[in-house]
Amino acid sequence: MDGASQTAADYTVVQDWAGYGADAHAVWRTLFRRQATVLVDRAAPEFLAGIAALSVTADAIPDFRRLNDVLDRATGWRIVAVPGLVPDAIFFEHLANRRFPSTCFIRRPEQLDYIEEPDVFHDIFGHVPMLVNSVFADYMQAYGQGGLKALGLGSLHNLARLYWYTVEFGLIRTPAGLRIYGSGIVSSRAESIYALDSDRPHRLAFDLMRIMRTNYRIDDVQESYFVIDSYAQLFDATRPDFTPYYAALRDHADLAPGALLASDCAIARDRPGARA
Ligand code: HBI
Ligand code: FE
Repeated sequence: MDGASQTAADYTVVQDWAGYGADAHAVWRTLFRRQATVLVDRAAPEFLAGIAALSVTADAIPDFRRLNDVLDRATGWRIVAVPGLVPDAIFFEHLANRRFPSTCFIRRPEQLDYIEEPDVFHDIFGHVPMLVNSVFADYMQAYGQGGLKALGLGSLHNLARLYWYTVEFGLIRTPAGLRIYGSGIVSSRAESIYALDSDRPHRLAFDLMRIMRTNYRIDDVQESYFVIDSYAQLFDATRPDFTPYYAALRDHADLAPGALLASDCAIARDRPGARA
């Protein structure tokens, strides 16, 4: 696609669903099938419900227009197609208006396990199912509004960590044990297993200020995951004005991704029925 001539001021493009070849749909199918197997007893029930409600299947890369029919009716969110990573201000402006920017391209077959940039599998399979949940949908909008504000306050590095440790790599406690809702995890086979089954990473109770001090890794599985009890807990945490929080954070040193503090509350893996 000729991006330059088709990119609007808000960076949106047209998905061109008919332009995907059989090879592109085959990559989607492979990724979808692998994750369906791994996630059946690992993903949050709300994520699995979102996949079902949207009728996202292994068959083909979804047509955003069809997803939007369901999504708009469910929570008033819409997917807009973008060519890749968009500038922070543009990204937040979309989220603040309940538009989720999704890339269109799909990774190559040799990139099944790792890709640096978000692709359509990460964005659609990973992110969009949670937007069917009304509380999570409100949290994402609040994050967009907070992002615009953080930009103006020079504190985006703090707020970006909240997105990373919740939207991208969040875990939730359920009666059946820990479950995954973070898109960076659900779109990765290796991390879907590691995040719940490995003894290596820390699993810590959600703590807003703690998260906003913590650096993260973009090149490997996470050294720490933060666990929420409910999506309401997440949304409620974003209600206050963060201006005084950002001011307070300037007096605290950043924490390494694998740091452990005396004040941290470790959460047991607690997976009844987990395979040996
Ligand atoms: N653009 N398409 C896209 N997707 C993202 O996840 C994204 C982005 N631009 C900026 C951005 N994320 C981040 O810098 C913020 O979440 C902090
Ligand atoms: Fe993402």
